[in-house]
Amino acid sequence: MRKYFLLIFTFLFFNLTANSVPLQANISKEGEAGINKIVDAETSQPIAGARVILPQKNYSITTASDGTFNLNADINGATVLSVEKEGYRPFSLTINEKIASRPIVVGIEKSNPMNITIDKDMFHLGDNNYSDMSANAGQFCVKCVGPYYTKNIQLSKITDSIYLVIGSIIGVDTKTAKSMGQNKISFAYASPPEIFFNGNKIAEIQINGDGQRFKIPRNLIRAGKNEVTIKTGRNLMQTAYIDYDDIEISNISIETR
Ligand SMILES: [Ca+2]
Ligand SMILES: [Ca+2]
Repeated sequence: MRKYFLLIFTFLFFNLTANSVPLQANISKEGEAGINKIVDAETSQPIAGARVILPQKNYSITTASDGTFNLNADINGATVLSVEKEGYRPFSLTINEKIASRPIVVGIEKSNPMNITIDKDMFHLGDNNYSDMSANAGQFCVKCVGPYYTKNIQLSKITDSIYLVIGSIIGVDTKTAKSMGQNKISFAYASPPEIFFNGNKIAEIQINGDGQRFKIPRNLIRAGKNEVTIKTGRNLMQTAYIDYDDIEISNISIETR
């Protein structure tokens, strides 16, 4: 009897350990209908088989044949929700427990040869050293790549209206973000993250949010290879050492109009 009990216990323990990370992901079955929905932004038709991802929660689920899905992840504070589907532009938005408590309907757009996806993944910029009070602390779990993000992109068609679009940004602790209540830090704040195009600074990121667009001056754009760099800010109250502002960015693209 005792041996039997021990066996059950070992089995349970092993199962719990083995499942400890993806347990939440297993609660909703893949392709199971739910209360949230992904639709085509133009036609409002449901999109089956779209991938819905919470990168910071290590959670992902596929939409059912009617485009619906459930989010059975533990959401507490701001977190990024990304949607991927072949033939569509990667999409992301920042949600929180309040938004997730009601049905979410997301419209995604068909991909267009004029728009280039640079990265659909999420990147953590900074030094992995941050206060619990900073914007979105506790949501970070993707790998830190250091203070800079750099990528080469090919551009063939140059027009007057080319934009760098950042799908979602969280964790920015600038004075503006602080004044908007995006963090709980009392005194310190950081310089804004900066965007460079072919080595020239083109913009600063003052706040957290989705779908932020930055115009790229036409004179900086080359036919062929171009370089985009995003550099995070630094804590302006810390002078003893460099404390980079820890931020996370996802879904970076080029939009041409
Ligand atoms: Ca830091
Ligand atoms: Ca931060």
